Amino acid sequence: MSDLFTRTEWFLKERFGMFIHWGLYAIPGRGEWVMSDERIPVDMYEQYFEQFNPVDYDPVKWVKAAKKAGMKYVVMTVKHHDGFCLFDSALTDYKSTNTVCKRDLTREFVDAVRAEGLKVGLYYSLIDWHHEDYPKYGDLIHPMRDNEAYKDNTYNFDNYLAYMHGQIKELCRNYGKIDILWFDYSYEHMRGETWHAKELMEMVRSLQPEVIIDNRLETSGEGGGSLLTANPTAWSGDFSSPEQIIPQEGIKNELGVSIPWEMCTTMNNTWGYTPNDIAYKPAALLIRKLVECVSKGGNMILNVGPDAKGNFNKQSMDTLEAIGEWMDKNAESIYSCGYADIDKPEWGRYTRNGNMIYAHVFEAPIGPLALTGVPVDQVKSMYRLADGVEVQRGDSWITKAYENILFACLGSIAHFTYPLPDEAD
Ligand code: FHN
Repeated sequence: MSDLFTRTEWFLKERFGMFIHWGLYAIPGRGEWVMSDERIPVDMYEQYFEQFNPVDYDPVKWVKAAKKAGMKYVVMTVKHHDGFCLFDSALTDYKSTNTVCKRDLTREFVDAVRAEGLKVGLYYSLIDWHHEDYPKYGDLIHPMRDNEAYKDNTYNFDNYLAYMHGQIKELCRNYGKIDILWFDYSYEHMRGETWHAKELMEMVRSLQPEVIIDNRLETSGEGGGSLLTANPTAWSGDFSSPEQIIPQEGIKNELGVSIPWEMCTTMNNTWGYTPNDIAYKPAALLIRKLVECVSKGGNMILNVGPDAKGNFNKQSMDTLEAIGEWMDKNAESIYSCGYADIDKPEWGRYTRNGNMIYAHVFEAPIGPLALTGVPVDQVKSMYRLADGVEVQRGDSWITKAYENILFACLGSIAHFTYPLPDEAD
């Protein structure tokens, strides 16, 4: 059995992934929580099952867009909270192979990801608003946000657990090597052993010994799985999964050792396809967030919500292309990088890979004087000299002041090899 740090070695190198939230909720286009938010009873929501026909679905296109953006792994929702399965499960009829398209969408997805040389991630919702034995009212927060239609709902949760464990076993057995299993999410007393998490993890590890698993089963019952885990030492799984937040100082255990973590975020404000949500984050902001995650020893997974036909919309494609252009020039400062162990400069952030340190300059100088008060024409000369040249710390002509100016003018990245403190004579 591999240990945590062996299993996550590739994950810590690749740093950047794509999340895909796709399913029946793409038809109404009001987000993946539409069934709960609008209190849609199961039998009414099943209309989308009858309508679902993703005629444009081509996961090769999706994966190529991810690869071009510099993403190294792709995680797709194979079952979200609405219970619809994008894979051919023997345990339910509520699956893509029984829709008009008759396709095993997950099979095509994993084949496309592997064909492009990326890592395969499957997201599986612990919550299931469709299954008759999942609680939908009353004593649990969030099941369906107390939908009155289920006021007299009775359920046998053990039946649901057998279904859930059985489906996860199908995914582990029938879709080849899975690199990431992304469970989502625990809440109130629905965490840890309520899911029979230890038994589930043992089964998964026996079938997929190399797979890495997020912390949202909360096997140790730590709580806070979908936000920053309050107590990293109690965190469970192989990586912590802060959502839409970047930990102030990264996430370290009680020994001060950085633990694997991945910040998940959306391009607009919703995970599932929502055409009315046009507030897309600028690509430059998302790039800075990626740099920030890596500078703090973490990963970033960026979400796309395809439409009901299976297309990425234009805003998503434009964002991915802009990120890809930056990554084409600067991926070296992301992959295999992490904490620089140097104080954060006011003009940006450092990332580090061994003794190569990358300065990410977010704030160029303004006005006639550069950041450290030297007339800008002298800065220009430094800029010209340094443009494209490996800058060695300790070069006779470079001083600490100039170094800051240099990095303040070099676009978004500069390289220099930095004698490590114990190497400097
Ligand atoms: O409720 C889900 C939500 O729809 C989405 O899947 C996110 C992604 O991390 N997880 C849950 C909210 O924390």
